[in-house]
Amino acid sequence: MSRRMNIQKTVTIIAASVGFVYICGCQSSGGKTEDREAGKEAAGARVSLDTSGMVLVAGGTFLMGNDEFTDARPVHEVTVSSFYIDRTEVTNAEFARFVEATGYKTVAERPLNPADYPGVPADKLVPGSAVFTPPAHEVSLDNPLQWWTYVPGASWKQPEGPGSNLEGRENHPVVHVCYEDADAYARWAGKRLPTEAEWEWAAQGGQGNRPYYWGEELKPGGKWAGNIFQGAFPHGNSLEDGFAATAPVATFKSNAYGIYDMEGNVWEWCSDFYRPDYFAKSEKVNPGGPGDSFDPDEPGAVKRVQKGGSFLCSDEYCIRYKAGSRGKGEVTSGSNNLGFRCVAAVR
Ligand SMILES: [Ca+2]
Repeated sequence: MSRRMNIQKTVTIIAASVGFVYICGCQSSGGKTEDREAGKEAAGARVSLDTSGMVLVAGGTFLMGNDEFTDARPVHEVTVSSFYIDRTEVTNAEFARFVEATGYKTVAERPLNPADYPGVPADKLVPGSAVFTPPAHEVSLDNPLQWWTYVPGASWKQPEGPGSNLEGRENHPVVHVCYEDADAYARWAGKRLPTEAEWEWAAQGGQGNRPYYWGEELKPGGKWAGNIFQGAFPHGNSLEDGFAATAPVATFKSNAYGIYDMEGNVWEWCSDFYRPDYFAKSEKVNPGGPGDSFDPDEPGAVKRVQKGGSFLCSDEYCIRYKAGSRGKGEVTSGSNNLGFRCVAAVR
């Protein structure tokens, strides 16, 4: 972990009193110290691959990207090999089985290392995660701290912090998972995280590069086709799609491959490092991302790609739920609108 990132986290923690900012996959900062021992423990407890909840996606060549977004240009031709992909985002019930089998502790649950946060008072270094906490009134959209709160004790099993739990949410996507948490689960399951190209090819469902993974229109047939945000962001969620936060996976119609929630619900980690210029130089066959990450918005922060948007995306604030767009996230940061799904090799 770089000194530069530590400073950046420190500043953010002080700025937010207790926490960090995670902005809808469009930007993020801050996070926790890594606990490599916990990761190793989980990696050793591997189970055999079960593809029953997965779809076999035949390889192919497609147009990747979206010229509407500077970091998703140019639209370019990519070929990927066949792979299996989870039909749904990884659920709380699935993640609970992993934790039960391995004793894995997510980054949000681990103590913060004071060495990573020089100058931050010890009483501020409390494990937790970022929770969307909308204000009661209209706010300017230039300061995400108005709707993101670092909640001590928030984690995958207490999504809104102490007092909250997963009761009735077993089939919702797991949230508050940072990159190494998602990667540890994937390895335990005999799977891995998708490359961005695999994810996008699966999301297109063989239908080509359209404005939305679900089709040409925002509301096909006048109905919302995924769990995003309707109303005035962030205070006035009109709930037209029926959900203020996560929805049970597979609530909305699948794509043509039988894959659910590739647009909306929760952002999903991909294995590629994030660089805004990558699509201009991407390999053409099975691209796996650049060798390192760089985000001019937050130089020094290590970021990976996230895809698909979340229940907080809307045309008013963050349109990165649209097909071919890209999100990005600092690798040690989670939030209650960020999850993942896995892929596996075809044997
Ligand atoms: Ca999703």
